[in-house]
Amino acid sequence: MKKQLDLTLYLVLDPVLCDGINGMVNTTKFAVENGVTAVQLRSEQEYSGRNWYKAAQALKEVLIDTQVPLLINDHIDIALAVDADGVHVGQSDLPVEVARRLIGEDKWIGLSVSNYSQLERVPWQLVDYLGIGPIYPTPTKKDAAEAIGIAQLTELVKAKQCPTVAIGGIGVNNLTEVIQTGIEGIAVVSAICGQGDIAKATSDLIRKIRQAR
Ligand code: TZP
Ligand code: MG
Repeated sequence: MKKQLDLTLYLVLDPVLCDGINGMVNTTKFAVENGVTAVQLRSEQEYSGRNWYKAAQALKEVLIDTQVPLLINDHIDIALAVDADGVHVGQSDLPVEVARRLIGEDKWIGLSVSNYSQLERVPWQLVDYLGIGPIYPTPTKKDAAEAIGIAQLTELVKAKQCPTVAIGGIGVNNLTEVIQTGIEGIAVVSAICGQGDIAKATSDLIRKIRQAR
């Protein structure tokens, strides 16, 4: 059965910030218990194909009896290998048309956009959601585009034609204005990964999102 895609609080896992596969597994358990609604495996650093596969398998296992989908960043082969729920591609990855052909109709596809001209070229009939960002400056993604801020996010949210999640430098102290643009949810890496108390970090984010809506 296809898992639903709820973008409310989307956890993007980083193997280094989480301290390896076991760390990502534990982070995911506590985060999901406390309200994370979608999980993506992403690596900022070089990560071997075998590590991608092992990590994806372990995460698929943790999420198997939950409603929470697992998406894989960039690597369609890994998503297919572990029967993940979807993939997330960026502007420099395989085009959405190709990703869709490879992964089929039953999987979720997300696409990153950072500006209006990228938004105008989104193949809306082929993507399930957009990731817009970075909203704020962030040290987490080394090659991130310039932060767009709330005014530009508001413009992009008005023009979008599918569910959308905001990413980049988002945490408890600034998520209210992001959610109040009317966007479906937020995606975070460092607001959860590497936090001393994953359960509290997650439940604080969820509480703030509910208050902002
Ligand atoms: N894409 C745009 S910004 C970013 C990604 C993957 C990193 C977000 O990380 P953080 O720690 O939530 O700022
Ligand atoms: Mg990518």
